[in-house]
Amino acid sequence: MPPRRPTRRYTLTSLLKEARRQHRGWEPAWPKAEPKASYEIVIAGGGGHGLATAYYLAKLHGIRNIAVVEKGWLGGGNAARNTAIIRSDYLRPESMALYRLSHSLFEHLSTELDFNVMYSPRGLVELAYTRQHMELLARTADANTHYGIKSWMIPPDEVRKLLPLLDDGPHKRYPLFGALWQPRGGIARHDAVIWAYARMAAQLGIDIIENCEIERIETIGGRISGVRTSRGTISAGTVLVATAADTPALLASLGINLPIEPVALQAFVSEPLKPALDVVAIAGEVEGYISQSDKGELVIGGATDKAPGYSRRGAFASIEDTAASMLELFPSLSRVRMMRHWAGTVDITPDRSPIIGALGLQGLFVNCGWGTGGFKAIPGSGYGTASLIAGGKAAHVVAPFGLDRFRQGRLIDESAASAVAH
Ligand code: FAD
Ligand code: PYC
Repeated sequence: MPPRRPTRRYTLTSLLKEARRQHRGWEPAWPKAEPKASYEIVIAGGGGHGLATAYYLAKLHGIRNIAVVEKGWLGGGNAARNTAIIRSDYLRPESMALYRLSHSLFEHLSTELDFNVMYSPRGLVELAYTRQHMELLARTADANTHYGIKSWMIPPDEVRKLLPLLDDGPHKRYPLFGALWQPRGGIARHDAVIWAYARMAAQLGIDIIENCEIERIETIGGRISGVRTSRGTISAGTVLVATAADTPALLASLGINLPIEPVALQAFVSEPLKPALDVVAIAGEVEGYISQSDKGELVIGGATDKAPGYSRRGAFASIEDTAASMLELFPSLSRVRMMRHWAGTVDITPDRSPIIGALGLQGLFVNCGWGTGGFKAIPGSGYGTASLIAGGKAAHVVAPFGLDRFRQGRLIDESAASAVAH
């Protein structure tokens, strides 16, 4: 373990000094590394899953000769385009094990990475507006209890106490039946998670190379030999491809086809308001969800776009639908102004579970297919994927998510638990 930097103490004088230097002379959180000719492991993609895997490889398995190669800037993919919801109320045993681990790592992530990731387990409700959804959530709550995940069903009266702004009742188009409540569900600051993993990984000796696109994965005699990048060739015996919706294109030249569909998922935030909403609320069937950031902005999202594609613009119809759903549930928000809107390209698999594992060619691994729900999984997935690559014991957490499950018909269907309709 490298020595930890002492925690900085701020005084009025030191803050005034900071203000006077006008953003000059900041110490970079991680150095901008130049590509070397060779590494033991190259990780393609500087999103959450690539960076977390790099960090745990170094921290837990002592492998430090690693480059994380990112075509743009860290967090430019979905890492910092998401709405940062963290929960572990999934339905299948394989997923519950993975998301439970990830959630428990989030509980101590700020200490582990010596960086405030603003983890806020403020509680999360998943609202049910039909008997069928009520039944499905009740099954999820039962399964969660069985697997040691704290979630349970609550009646409409309790939901009203948690969400005073919610307009519900028999007069509504969507009368509320109840909700699943996860008291430790919540949010974190997405880009802080990225910066924290990057900074710690760099302190452990890992090279973080930005603005360097991997154009091709090279092989010699049926095994991985390195990558060709926009800044030259790098040799490596092991390559992890963690490039989200760009993964199928990178692997296609090796004859590997991944069942992944790229789709735009959009979100928007309002002007800052005084505290009005202190839990995260998801209404999956009505296709909308909402939370309030620490700055006071309402963070709102809904279903994915209807047509697949790589456009990060997103279709207007989806934003209109999401806004209409939110106003149906929270009519008092009708005059709140929206400030920003964006989209990310999410990588959807047929069973809405990720693809993690070795890929047949010696030295080649993949971690992708997180679709609309991979932010919450970053610590657990990184921990498990690092173990898989290093031949460690924790590999069992990610082992069920191999590509072969589609050939074997062993799907891990999480379409009902994925919160966002697609
Ligand atoms: P990314 O963060 O996208 O990282 C992949 C990286 O690979 C990118 O930085 C990209 O630039 C890089 N790359 C691609 N091709 C190459 C190449 N050839 N060479 C080098 N680098 C390359 N999840 C949740 O859990 N909770 C939520 O509330 C939530 N909300 C969301 C809301 C929106 C609007 C969106 C878009 C997503 C949301 N998600 C949420 C999903 C979550 O953001 C993703 O599942 C997660 O960030 C995926 O992480 P990743 O590391 O696989 O991908
Ligand atoms: O994975 O919980 C989730 C989520 C909510 C909205 C988008 N993703």
